[in-house]
Amino acid sequence: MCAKLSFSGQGLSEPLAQLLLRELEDLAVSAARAAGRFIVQERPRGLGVTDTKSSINDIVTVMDQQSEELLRAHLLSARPDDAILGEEGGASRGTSGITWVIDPIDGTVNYLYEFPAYCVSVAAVIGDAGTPGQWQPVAGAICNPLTNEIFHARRSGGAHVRQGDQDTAIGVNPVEVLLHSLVATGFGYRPEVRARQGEVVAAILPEIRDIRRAGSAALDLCAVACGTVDAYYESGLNPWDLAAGWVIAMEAGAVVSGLNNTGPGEAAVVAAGPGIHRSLLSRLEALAPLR
Ligand code: LIP
Repeated sequence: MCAKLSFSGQGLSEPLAQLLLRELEDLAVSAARAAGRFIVQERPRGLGVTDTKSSINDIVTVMDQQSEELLRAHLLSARPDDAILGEEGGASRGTSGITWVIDPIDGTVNYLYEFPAYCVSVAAVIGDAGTPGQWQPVAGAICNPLTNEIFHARRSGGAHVRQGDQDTAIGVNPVEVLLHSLVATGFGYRPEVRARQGEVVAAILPEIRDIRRAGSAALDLCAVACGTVDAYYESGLNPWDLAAGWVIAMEAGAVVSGLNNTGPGEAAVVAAGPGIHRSLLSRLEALAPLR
């Protein structure tokens, strides 16, 4: 899926492309940081559920909506010709060929419960972000406002975590055996989907070290990138859940794919070090009818 990255469409030479990628990465970092601060510092007392989406448990809070407004204003004030695809506000058009795919709070249920695993995810992508398999991330940042960590990457630039003004390169674990692997996963909001995902976890559990369910796809992909887990897989995600984490994990050395030679997307995301990706993938492909 990860075709050679070319900005020829934008008539950019390689050096200019690298300059553009760095600008997009820096803007993703500043936007994610601003929204991360906002959702912690401006959280109202007695925060409640404002609305629900795909099911009664797929909730929205006023902070999801306000964080997205903040992100849109921040990104478009710097780059007014870009398009945006956001979890709460949907798609807005642009002319630059760059689309920002944004999740104003990834891990919204955790945020509501003040369970300490939520973040802001901001990615710059090329291609058609609204069509599965027709887009790819070129730069991204994920801000965990509780740990003050900002995971970030750009294509061919490696992956890093920033704390304060300290930037540290990150990389996946060199694990070779699935049975020795700590694997993260997640579950959708619809009961019938959760039932099937539960069957897949039950089948895989005896074949891995252990499972982790943090509740944020973006943080799970960062965990693969920095080695706090060895692998992550999930089905049923939206582009905004996975876009920034995809480029961060990939630039940290992970193989990030879908099933059956497809790219990462709603059908499935499988991210792991090269030593175990194939063995995890073939198990999930064999279990796919369960999904
Ligand atoms: C969440 C994902 C998580 C998944 C949840 C939900 P949200 O995104 O990050 O991995 O298991 O079902 O999709 O709704 O908090 O933005």
